[in-house]
Amino acid sequence: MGEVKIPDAGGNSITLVEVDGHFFPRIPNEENPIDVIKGIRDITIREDDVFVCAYPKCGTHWVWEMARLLLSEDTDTVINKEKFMIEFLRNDVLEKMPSPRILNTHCLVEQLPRGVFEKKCKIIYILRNPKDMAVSFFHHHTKLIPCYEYHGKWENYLPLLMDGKVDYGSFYTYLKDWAAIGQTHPDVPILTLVYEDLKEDPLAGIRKLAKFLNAEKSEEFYLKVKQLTSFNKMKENKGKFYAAEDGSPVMYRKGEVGDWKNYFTVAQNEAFDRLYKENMAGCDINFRYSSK
Ligand code: PPS
Repeated sequence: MGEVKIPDAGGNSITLVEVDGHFFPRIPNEENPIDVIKGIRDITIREDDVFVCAYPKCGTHWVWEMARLLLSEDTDTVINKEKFMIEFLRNDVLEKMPSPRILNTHCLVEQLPRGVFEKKCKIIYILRNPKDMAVSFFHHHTKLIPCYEYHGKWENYLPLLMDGKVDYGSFYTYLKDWAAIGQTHPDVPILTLVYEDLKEDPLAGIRKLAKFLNAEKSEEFYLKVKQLTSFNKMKENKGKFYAAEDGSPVMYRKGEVGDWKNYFTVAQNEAFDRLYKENMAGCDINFRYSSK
């Protein structure tokens, strides 16, 4: 338990934090990150807490901002969603937040606070095709140097990711765990949104989200939400929160469907498809790998 360095085949390592056999990101300057992570299950939950959940790089910032705008109607404030990530929040900070709290996490279902299931909080779950997620996560790991200290190459990174040796672990485990939530927690209200669908028709996603949150608004307001949560607007407003050493905004990179084609070789793509099929046997998720 504690800080670990995970080596790739090229001799570079990703620095992470390991807690009870699970990997989490290492946050520099955080005093007791392990205590915070160990406390997640016991966070005091309110009935009106809303959870935005996704494997990393699947659209958490985007959907969190949509939910925030719909629930608060505050179109002026620019807020960093990392301040609402339960992995990094102490209970005393959480307790001071006004309701409804819109929290977010990349944790597995069984790592969520117990209160989420007791209070039947609303969960918004986001899916994104895992090839675009992989490319996005590669940039995340190589750009957030103070956090991960990673300087690896794509060809050495991809096997590490497919082996689950990254923060939040195997994406196969994550996808299967969340796909089963209807059986493991049938009475928890959950809305699944798909990154590729949101790209194709953001307004349809915003309307669905508003209905789920009991926060229905005028078409004019939905258009405002669409505009404020467009990739360019969010990059302009929030890019400053996580800038890489070269100044590029890590959380707002390209925001496209199909960028994986610029990274995967034919052999990498074949290996990815084969491993995906093996690992996801019995769990059908129809991902879209290109924009329509
Ligand atoms: S994190 O760090 O895990 O919380 O990242 P997450 O927010 O889940 O995912 C980051 C990717 O989402 C893209 N993004 C967007 N796409 C479309 N529209 C908007 N508004 C938007 N905001 C963020 C972001 O660019 C990352 O994807 P890539 O492919 O790297 O561009």
